[in-house]
Amino acid sequence: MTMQGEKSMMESYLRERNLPDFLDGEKAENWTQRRVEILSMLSEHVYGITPAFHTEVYSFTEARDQEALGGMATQEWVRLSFQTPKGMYSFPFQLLIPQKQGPHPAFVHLSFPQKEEYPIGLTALREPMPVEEILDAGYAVANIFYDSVTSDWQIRDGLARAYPDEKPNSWGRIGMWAFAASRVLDYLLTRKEIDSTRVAVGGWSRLGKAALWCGAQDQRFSAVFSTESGCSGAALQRGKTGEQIKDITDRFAYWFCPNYKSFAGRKTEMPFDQHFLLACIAPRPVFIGSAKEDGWADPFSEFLGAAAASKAYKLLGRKGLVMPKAESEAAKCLQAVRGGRHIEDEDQEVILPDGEIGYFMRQGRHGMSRRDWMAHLHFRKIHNI
Ligand code: GTR
Repeated sequence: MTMQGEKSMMESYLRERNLPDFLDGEKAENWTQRRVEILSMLSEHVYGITPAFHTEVYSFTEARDQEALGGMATQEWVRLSFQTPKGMYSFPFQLLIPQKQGPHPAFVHLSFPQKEEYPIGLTALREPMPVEEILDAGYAVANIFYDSVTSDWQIRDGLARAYPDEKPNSWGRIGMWAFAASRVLDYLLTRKEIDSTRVAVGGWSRLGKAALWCGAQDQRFSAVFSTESGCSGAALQRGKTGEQIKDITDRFAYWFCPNYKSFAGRKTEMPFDQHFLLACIAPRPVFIGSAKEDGWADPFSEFLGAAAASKAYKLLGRKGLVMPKAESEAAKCLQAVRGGRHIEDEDQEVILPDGEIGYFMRQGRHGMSRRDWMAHLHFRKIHNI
């Protein structure tokens, strides 16, 4: 098959999904306005409305270790406080800054809780982060443990209690975790050791959805990393296999606004699909990660989400997702993401890092691994972000 052939294969896969078009004949000069409309549609129907935030964020350093990790980094625990409709609210996060001379680019990382959820010994492996490699590569890391913002449960605690609305378009937990990442960015922008032009937001799974929603709304983030975000994340809903809107809203209705449930079993009636979300990040780089055996998330729908969002990047004079130049490589890659099973060689992965939309599919299952982090670092390095 020729390169043209690969291109038209991709187009035909996208056509099969029968997607709504976020561009609607737009010109580049109208994109700013269109993006606002898309964000308000996603707020109304999916994630809920993020409360306007114009108040001061106060910080207090609760602990500092200047010799962390054998003297490689400074570790701090910082508590941020701000005004909410129910008074002051605060949450802590962990900050690791390389010892080397800055300013350093950074990851604001939405992390799973540190608390025990599993028998002792398993918890620590839930979401391993190769923190030394990240620091060695020159990046600072701000870890927000999501349960310190609001727990992953329908009980309205933490930030959820501070904003007590229960309207059909009130925000859910994904919106709250995303909001917390923006508050951490407010703070990082005041730190001279951090390069304010190179702060990315990232997360895995439910937090991969939150990272996308955060980056889509907050243009101060220079890049977004979203790993295995699946349903209601990077994966297109139309034609998706694995988890559906009904599954996710039956179990995790509180992640979203109450309106979202009305699309359970009616996804083809949605006036949008998940490529609308990715398009709101344009022209900033976004890296979408999948795992070959993560059928619940559906790697092919995550890949097609990335492909479909490319239109926004092209409108703005960028490339979006870039397939390998060599015909055989492009064909192999398309086959691999379609069926997963074509990655026969243990070490072989699909990595498409060249465009502003990066895509990565590794071996293995749902989980955040060292490989995912190494791919993030690779993407940041080649884009100098
Ligand atoms: C699953 C959920 C997914 C994904 C995952 C996670 O059970 O259905 O959408 O977000 O949880 O966050 O671990």
